[in-house]
Amino acid sequence: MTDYTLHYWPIPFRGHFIRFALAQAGASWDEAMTDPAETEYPFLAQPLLTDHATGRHLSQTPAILMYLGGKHGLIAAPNETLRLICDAMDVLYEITRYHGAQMWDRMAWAAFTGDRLPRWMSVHESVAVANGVTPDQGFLFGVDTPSLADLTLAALWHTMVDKLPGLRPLLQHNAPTLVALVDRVAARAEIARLRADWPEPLYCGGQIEASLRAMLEAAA
Ligand SMILES: N[C@@H](CCC(=O)N[C@@H](CS)C(=O)NCC(=O)O)C(=O)O
Repeated sequence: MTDYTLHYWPIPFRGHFIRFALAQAGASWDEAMTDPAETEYPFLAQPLLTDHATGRHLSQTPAILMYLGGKHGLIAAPNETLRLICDAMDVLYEITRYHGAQMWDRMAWAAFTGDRLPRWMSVHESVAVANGVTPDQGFLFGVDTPSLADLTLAALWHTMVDKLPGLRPLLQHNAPTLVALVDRVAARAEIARLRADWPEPLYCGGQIEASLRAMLEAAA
């Protein structure tokens, strides 16, 4: 039996945050898709993690990450780490125009990529630089192996520019140290192995992904 089951859609997006943490922890897991209406555990939306050591479930990405981080010794600075996870969830919310409530149009995309998205990039650039990361080396908070904070930034920014490569120049321009950090984390053996299982250019899926790609193609 595996250590965990990750219940999520077959897409990177929120799933990669949890997958990166599981991979770094050296844990084994399988994946399933679960209808909340058919589960005893009360929750509204995947991801859901089942820990087979305890038989317990947990939903909400930040809670799952802090649980895995605590259990597997992946947390270097708890409050700052949780803060970065919350930032990342905000970025996902914004790039999907509020869980796909609206599709992107050119004006909204220009405003987002001209202001809000580069500001997020700059904020995380500043966090990385202030906490010991350089373009050539280092992880946040001076640790030797990536902690949950580094994994979170990689799951956010590396996954975004890997699956939506039209955004890489914006990240490179606004956050040169951050992009080097997330590329470094993504290249580590545990994470690279996991990423090799996800070769498709798939990001968040659904109509919102089609809308995102239409904006990037128009800008190319
Ligand atoms: N706040 C939740 C959001 C979960 C969420 O929105 N999941 C999406 C997929 S990424 C979903 O399954 N949405 C369907 C729904 O909300 O019914 C978390 O961070 O885990």
